[in-house]
Amino acid sequence: MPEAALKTATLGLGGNIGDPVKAMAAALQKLDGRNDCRVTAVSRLYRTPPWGKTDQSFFFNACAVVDTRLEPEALLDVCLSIEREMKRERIERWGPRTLDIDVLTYGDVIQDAPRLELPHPRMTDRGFVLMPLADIAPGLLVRGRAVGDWLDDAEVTGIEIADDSRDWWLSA
Ligand code: PH2
Ligand code: MG
Ligand code: MG
Repeated sequence: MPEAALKTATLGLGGNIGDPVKAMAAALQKLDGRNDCRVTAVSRLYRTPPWGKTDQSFFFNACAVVDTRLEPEALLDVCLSIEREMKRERIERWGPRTLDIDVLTYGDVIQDAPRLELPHPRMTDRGFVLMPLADIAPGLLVRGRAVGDWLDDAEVTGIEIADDSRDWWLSA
């Protein structure tokens, strides 16, 4: 049987309780260690003000490009199972979390499926997604517009670079 084609997906990672940087680094290492996923680019690491629900701690956020043979829902399942391994507790929507991994884009797939909307429906409003994503995929088209152009219009007040290196995830 021929191997499934390699597709390129982008992921958004974040967290604001426990040691989110360690959890994000471990998640990326786990993904890269699978034989059906390869992490090909990781953004700088950002410290970001909480968005949506603002009475919680600052987040750390980053994005990654992953080449994968998994279908979109299977990639989502892998991300959710890594979240669970990192002992994520889902308490409330947009509330504090140890680790969140969102599938942002998957090739040029556009879908409105109940488990996984692609591209991620809110990614183009969020500076904490667009800023790291622009490090690694500024020209990626999302809803007909490049990530770098979406970023030009995004609210980025208070977002800071926490680690300027691209290999923070290999050492954390
Ligand atoms: N994630 C949320 C809600 N709010 N704010 C920041 N800064 N970073 C996040 O990753 C984040 C958020 C829900 O997933
Ligand atoms: Mg999220
Ligand atoms: Mg999520």
